[in-house]
This record gives sequence, structure tokens and C-alpha cells, in this order.
Amino acid sequence: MTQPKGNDNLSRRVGSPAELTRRRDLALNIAAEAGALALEMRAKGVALAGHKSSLADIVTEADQAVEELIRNRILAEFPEDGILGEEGGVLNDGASLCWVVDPIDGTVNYASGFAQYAVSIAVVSGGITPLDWQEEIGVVSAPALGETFSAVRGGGAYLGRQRLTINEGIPDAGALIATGFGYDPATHAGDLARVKRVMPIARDIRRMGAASLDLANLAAGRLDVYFERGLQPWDMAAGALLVTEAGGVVVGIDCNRPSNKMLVSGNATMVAAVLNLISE
Ligand code: LIP
Repeated sequence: MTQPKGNDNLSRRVGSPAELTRRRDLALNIAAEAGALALEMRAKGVALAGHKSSLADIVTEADQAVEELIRNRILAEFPEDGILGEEGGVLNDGASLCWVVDPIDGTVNYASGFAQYAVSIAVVSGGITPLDWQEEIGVVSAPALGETFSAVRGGGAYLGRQRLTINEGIPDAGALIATGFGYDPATHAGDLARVKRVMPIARDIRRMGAASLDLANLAAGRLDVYFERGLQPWDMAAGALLVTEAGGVVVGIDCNRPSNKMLVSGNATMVAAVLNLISE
């Protein structure tokens, strides 16, 4: 079985360790402020601001307000950096470091009253798509769960101050597998077919509704593998670094980089097994 190598095609370092540490500290502070705003707005109810790809794909006023807070805080400290945000698009395209922001990942959970949502903030270099960027910093903060995950490339992944390590191998009892389903009904049959194909190696399936937290939970050893088709760049940027810094790999279906076509993540043995099954 060929094992995926992960993100080994991009290894150059943009930004000194000190520059990255400053941005990591800022990302942690911003995530705390953004999470507090999300909680405060949620306590007052949910105001729908619109829809995106379908009626199921909603934007709330909190998504917009939280992203605005994050953008303003980044620009106040690093006006030369790029920003790619779920709600506000691209700013300063071509900057050597770009912040990739999902203000509320798991918006449907947020609107429905589930705690499984997160502020996801990454800093990447080398491009503004997962196919060509290198994740440098990742922060995933779940305000309603009181958990904040963080990583700087080369420095390990952490939940608070606790260092994270991904699970090894394939468990004898079967793997705890997380996945997700996009908002486009046309893709659901394919998504379900892939779930059926991985069931022979599954202990059970989880569909929790926030990709950044699926990746964070994988980094923390709470899950064995996670795969999903149709993810956007901001869904995966920060969480992918948490996984690689915890010793895992994050790949696509036909190359070593994830994209909206597919993301598969876990330890290399687990990922190879899932890739074999879903590629059949
Ligand atoms: C969501 C993801 C979720 C995925 C949805 C969507 P949003 O992000 O985190 O797991 O299945 O397709 O992308 O839209 O709540 O930021």
C-alpha cells in the first residue's frame, strides 16, 4: 500500500520565527475576541443575512460581524498582509503572508444551537489556494466549547498548553471516522456512497458539522480519520496545520494536496486505507 507523504512539496520558510510568533499571538488574541463576539451575538438570537450556494447554505449577521472584527484587527497590526475570508473575499492578493479566515465555521450548527462551531484563522505563504499554499500558523477556537487549538509550522500542535499527537495505525476495533456533506443535494448520493465504502474499516461515523473542528479533533486523537469533499479553503487551512503538526497527513484524492475535490486526513496508514476505499 503506497502511503501518502503529505505536504512535503513545500518546505521553504517565509517569515522569520519571530514574525510568525507575533502573528500566532495575534491570531490567538483575535480568535478570543471573535469567539466572544460570536457568543454574545448568539445569546441575542440568530439574524439571517442571506444565502450562498443554496437555501441550506446560510450566512448570519454574526458571520459578517465576526469577520469584520477579524479583518480590522489584522489590518491594524499587519496592513501589508493578505486576507482571504469566507465572507469578505481576498485583500492584498500577492502578499507574502495571507490570513485565511472562517469567522464561524459550522454556521448551521451555530444557527441551530449546537456548540460545535469555531473561529478558524490561519496564516499561509506561497499562494491563496490549498493547492499552492503552505500553512504557517493555525488557530481553531470553539468558544461554546471553551477549547482553542493552535500550531505554528515546525512547532507542534496544541490544545491550550497540551501538545497533541495523532492516533497511530488502524485500531483493531475499527476507526472512528468523521466526514461531512456539502449543501448541494446533487452531491449527496456520492457522499453517501463513499461513507458506505469506508464502513468495513469503521468503528462508527461522526458528522459534527464544522470541518475545522473535525481536523482539530483528529489532531487531538479523538478521531482516527476525517474525509470530506467540497470544502472551501477557509474550512481547512488552520485545521490542516494542526493535523500535520500533530504527526498526521492531509491530502487530496489524486495528489498530495487537499482541495475542494477531496480532503483525507489522519495518520499515513489510515489515510492510505481510506483513499483506497473511496477511490474504488
Ligand atoms: C461548513 C463546514 C462543514 C461542511 C460544510 C461547510 P461553514 O462550513 O465546516 O463541515 O460540511 O459544507 O463548508 O459554511 O459553516 O463555514
